Parts: sequence; C-alpha cells; structure tokens
Amino acid sequence: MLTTWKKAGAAAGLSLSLVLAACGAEEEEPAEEAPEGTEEGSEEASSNLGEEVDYTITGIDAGAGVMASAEQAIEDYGLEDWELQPSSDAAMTSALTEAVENEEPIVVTGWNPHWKFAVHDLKYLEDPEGSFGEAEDIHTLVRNGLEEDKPEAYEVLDNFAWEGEDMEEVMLDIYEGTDEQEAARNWVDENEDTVSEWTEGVEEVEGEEISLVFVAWDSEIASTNVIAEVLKDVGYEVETTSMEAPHMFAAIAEDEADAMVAAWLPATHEQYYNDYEGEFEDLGVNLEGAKIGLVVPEYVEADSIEDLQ
Ligand code: PBE
Repeated sequence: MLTTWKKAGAAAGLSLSLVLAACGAEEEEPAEEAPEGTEEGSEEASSNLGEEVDYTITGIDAGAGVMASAEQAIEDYGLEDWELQPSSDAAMTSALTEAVENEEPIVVTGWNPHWKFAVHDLKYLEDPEGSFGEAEDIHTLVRNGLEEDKPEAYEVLDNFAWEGEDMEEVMLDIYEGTDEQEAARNWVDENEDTVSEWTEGVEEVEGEEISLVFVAWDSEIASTNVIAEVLKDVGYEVETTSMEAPHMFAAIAEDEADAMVAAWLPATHEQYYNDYEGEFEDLGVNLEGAKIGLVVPEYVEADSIEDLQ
C-alpha cells in the first residue's frame, strides 16, 4: 500500500511540475519585461500571494506550539496585515490538499514528520529570524512516581525511540485509510527488531492499567497508537485520551495520566514544559530531527517568510 502511494505521489508530482513549469514560464515573462526591474517584479509577486490567500495563514489548534511560533513570526517579520487562523490538523491538511489540487497558493503551519510531505510537493519558508527555532526532538514525559508504580511500563516508555521515517510510515498508512490502531499494529508487527529493543527484559504484567494522553495531531496519533500497542503486548490495558495541548501537559503534571510521547523540544512546547517543570519526569528523546515552520506548496513563489512582507 505504501509503495503504491509513493508511486502515485511521484507520478502526480511529475505531471504537476510539468504543468507548473509551463505556467511559471508564462508568468515570469511580464515581470522580466517590466521597466521597474526584477526587484519590483518580485515584490509584486509576493504581495499578490498575500492578496491571493487573503493574508491568512491556515493554522491548527490554538494550543499547538507551532501556533505560538507563527504568532511570533508575524511579530518578528512585521506581518501586521496577516492573520493566523486557528483550526485543526485535519482541517489544515484538507485545506492544503484542496489548494494543491486546484494549484492555488496557501500558507499553512506545518511540521515534520508528517505525511503531507510524502503526498504533496511542499517546502518550508526560510526563517532567517529563527521564529520557529532550530531542529526539534520529541520527548517522552511520564508522571512522577510511575517508575515505582508501574516499572514495566516505565521501562518500555524509557526505551521507546524510533526514526522520523518510522513515524511517517504509520502516518501514511492512516492517511491511506487504515484504522489508526490497525496501522500501529501493522508497524509493530513489521518491526519486531526495533520493538524488541523497547521490551527486552521487561516482564509481562496482568490486568494492570496505563493511561496515555495525546493531542490529535497526525504525528502524535501515530506515535501514541504505536506505544499503546507495545504496552498491550506487555499485558497492559491501555487507555488513550486525546485533548488540547495544555491539558496534555497538565494531565501528566497533576498525575491524572501516566505518560505522553508528544513533547516537542526545545522550542515548540517550551512554555508548557517550563510551566510544569519538576512536576513530571522527562524520559528523554524518542525521535530526533523534527521541525516546525510555515509550509507552502513548491509552486508558490515565496521562499522565505520575509517574502510575505
Ligand atoms: N505539532 C505537532 C505540535 C507538536 C506536534 C507540531 C503540530 C505543536 O505545534 O505543538
């Protein structure tokens, strides 16, 4: 299934870029001929982008760190005319898909790992001011006392570490229509070597419960379902609950839930992390090299957030 998608994606990408190459050539001509010169021409192009997208950045849920960073970018780059529109991961990706299908411009709050980069030809806008920070890692956080209460789960959670590609594989499977839990199950079954590193030497339990909290971001739907399947294999009854980002951190800090695998650091969730520092245990990185930023389709002329000015 995955292979089929990749092929389909590559084919669609190819025909799209051919069409766009043709359009691009036509559009560039008047700018080159304009007496004002290239600089004037490119300024015009970028102000058109603002107009075309109604000076709107299509965002996700208001509690997401990428939303706070996007507000920061609006300030850092003097984008007073622009508005950051909150919605959800699902709404943002459907707006993105619709825009790409119609070859229309769009600016979204984006991140990776995410299936959108495998399905669409997209690029991050450069961020010379650093509003979105540098590369991010994803950390596992557990409530204080979990090690004593549920040492087996603690050990699995402490060992949990995978690659961006792994996460994207699960995300793509779900995007293709596979049920979330089933996609996680498939990945666990197909990656026994990796999974056995997380469970090695961990004794099985019986009838114990463990609660995981997450936000319904595609990336975290994938990771939370995978770790849930692994904990089930150890014998746990696993409860997963999705909620808003600030509540996810609060649930761990206030011992209302046992664990989360969704803390993006050092920048994305810095505020939440600092708010509750000392009230949770940070088990370290479970995925390296994540990233957040403003994302546009490749065919959008802007290359930098500066081009939105
Ligand atoms: N995200 C996905 C989250 C972290 C994981 C980038 C949308 C956020 O911005 O808070």
